[in-house]
Amino acid sequence: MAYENILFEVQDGIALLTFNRPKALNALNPQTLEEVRDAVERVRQDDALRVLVFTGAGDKAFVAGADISELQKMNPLEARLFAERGQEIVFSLEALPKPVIACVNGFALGGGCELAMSCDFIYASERAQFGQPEINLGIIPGFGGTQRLARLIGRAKAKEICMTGERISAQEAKALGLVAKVFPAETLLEETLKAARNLAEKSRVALRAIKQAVDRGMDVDLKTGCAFEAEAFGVCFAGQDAREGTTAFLEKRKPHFTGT
Ligand code: CO8
Repeated sequence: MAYENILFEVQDGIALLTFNRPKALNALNPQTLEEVRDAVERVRQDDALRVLVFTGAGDKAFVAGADISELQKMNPLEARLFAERGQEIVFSLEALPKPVIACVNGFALGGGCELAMSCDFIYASERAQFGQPEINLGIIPGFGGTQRLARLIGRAKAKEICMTGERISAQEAKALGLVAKVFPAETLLEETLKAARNLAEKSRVALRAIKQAVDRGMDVDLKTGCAFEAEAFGVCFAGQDAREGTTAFLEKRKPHFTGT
């Protein structure tokens, strides 16, 4: 499909998806969600694409949330369908067997914060701000925010953020464990792409195993989670990459992983 609201670029096995409605601070309308769904499916199907990176166009916003002018017109059924569509997308990012990085260059609010939280990790600019301001619109997060924020930073702080609607800075988000690294605005994209290229050289099998073990483990008790890990550890040894990685170490050379 042709994209109007996102840019989709590919380089060195990295897919870079840029939300591109800077005049509306990259707010998510139904058309944008459809385009994101299509692009994620492209990344899923294309073996040559190893890592997906999300960012926002312009210097102000990653994504300032769902498009409020669309929300304002919705009846309960439409709102529910919109929330379900958004949730399908964020679940599809977690199910994608490849790393997904949120490169948060500005406001990540409402649905924008929720989308970033469903990525594997977040790199943020010093100017980034996070929040779930839906309460100020008389609504609540609808793309999984109440659930993922509580799992990521704990229920009390998650409730405070959702109940007050207050924004937090990139540094505070890092202190809370929401953000992995903070960079100056000028170098954020370059640093994120550098990290993505680094991941693209690692074993696909092992990256997928880490993603699945961590994500599946979040919803179960420790013992069950460790059983997932043991299973995933075993799966790594079914392919060539484990032999290549261990042999390369012993031969004091750089490994060359083929993902087989
Ligand atoms: N939707 C639509 N337009 C937006 C949005 C948005 N979320 N955010 C900003 N814009 C537009 C503004 O209307 C403005 O347009 P215009 O120039 O035509 O007037 C333009 O972007 C620039 O915005 P501001 O002038 O407001 O810029 P400021 O720098 O003064 O403020 C803020 C930036 C603080 C980000 C401010 O724009 C703001 O508060 N935006 C709204 C943030 C928000 O409330 N987000 C949550 C939305 S709800 C949501 O995400 C729910 C997700 C789940 C939905 C479930 C389905 C039902």
